[in-house]
Amino acid sequence: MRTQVVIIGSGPSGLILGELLHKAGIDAVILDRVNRDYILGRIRAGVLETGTVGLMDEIGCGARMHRKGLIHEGVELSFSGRRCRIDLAGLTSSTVMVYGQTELTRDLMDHRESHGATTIYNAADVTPHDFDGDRPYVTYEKDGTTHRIDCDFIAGCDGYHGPSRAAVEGRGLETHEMVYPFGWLGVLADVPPAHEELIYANHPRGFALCSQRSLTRSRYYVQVPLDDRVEAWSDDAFWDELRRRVPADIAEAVVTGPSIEKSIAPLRSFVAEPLTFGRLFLVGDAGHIVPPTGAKGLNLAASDVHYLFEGLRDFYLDTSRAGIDAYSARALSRIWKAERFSWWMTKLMHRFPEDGDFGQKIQEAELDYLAGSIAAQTALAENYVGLPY
Ligand code: RFL
Ligand code: PHB
Repeated sequence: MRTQVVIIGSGPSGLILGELLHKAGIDAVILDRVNRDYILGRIRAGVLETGTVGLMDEIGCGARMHRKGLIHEGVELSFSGRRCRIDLAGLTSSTVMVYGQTELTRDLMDHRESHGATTIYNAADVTPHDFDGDRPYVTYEKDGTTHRIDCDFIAGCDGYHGPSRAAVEGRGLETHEMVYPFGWLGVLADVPPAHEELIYANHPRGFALCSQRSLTRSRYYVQVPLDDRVEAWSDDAFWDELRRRVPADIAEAVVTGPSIEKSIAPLRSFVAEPLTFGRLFLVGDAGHIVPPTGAKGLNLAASDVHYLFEGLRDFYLDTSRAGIDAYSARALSRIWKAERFSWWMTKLMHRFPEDGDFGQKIQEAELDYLAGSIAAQTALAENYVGLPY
């Protein structure tokens, strides 16, 4: 088989790239290790920046998102028995949209299927080859046979554990990493949210987050030690712990119910540099990870795709390599700013056992400053709604 671009990974980055290329008349095949239902069963992001919403509109895939998504004009921080609302709309003239990654992925998959583009699910042992030269190709196993797809470019949209970054190790790849000493225990439940906006809570017992997917589905998180096992957390224990960490009126408003998903995610900051290796590009989580505080992961994947798409479009339409050559530097410049913001917000809102009493006092001082300074709130708001592409 031959195509112009092989996209490894059918997560948000691979799917958005596939749709942008299709719209520009550029042929792409998507390969994924698992199937559609497995991908749609992963509960992940919930907050979209305006830029991500704009990309969904650009590819003609935004109708259901605009019908079902919730526009949020603000977000709250709680700490030391106080609350501080960050007026996103007032401070930045921009907003965020609450719309689950699962829904966004489903919309993209449906759109892709409607125009008959090729996605190969359950592809095992996907391997990129010869991307240093002009004739790269990708091999994979399916139904007991080895298949080969020849192409012009390979987009590595295959997440943190995928084969694309593994293929460039030892070829000048540098990695920068920080692992945090705790995880997030998350619960999804079909209960109305406790509050209309998201609440990020700094509490002596640890961080908590009140988020949502819709007016009838809530997503909550609490910080837990890394060695906690999810099986040890009953639903009741989770609800009790959540209510201890959020403001009293919010605790009272929390509606409990059976969890429909419960999992513990470790927190990590990670960046690979560069993102371009000949004709192979690392995109989204394949190239970088942020801790979820600040909701940047999916949105960064979207901005990477924007830059890569512009490069590929210019290559095919104007035979210019300039955009492709600039991809890594353009994407990394935005990635590092989102890494900084996610790291900062993680440091501000969580209990770090090794930082002790001093660390907690510094957090309280910074939160007090934030609550009294429009300049500090504006800096937070600008980053939260998403820096420009
Ligand atoms: P994905 O979504 O991981 O998709 C990668 C795809 O590649 C496939 N794959 C392979 N395919 C072929 N061969 C192989 N060997 C392969 N190995 C892997 C996988 O099956 C998969 O389909 O990466 P992508 O597209 O770059 O998208 C990134 C986002 O998924 C991620 O950044 C966000 O989910 C992060 N994130 C959040 N981001 C936000 O912007 N806002 C949020 O509110 C937010 N909350 C979160 C999050 C991530 C979380 N977890 C658990 C990771 C909350 C959580 C709990
Ligand atoms: C979520 O709803 O899953 C969510 C929202 C905001 C975050 C992280 C996760 O910062």
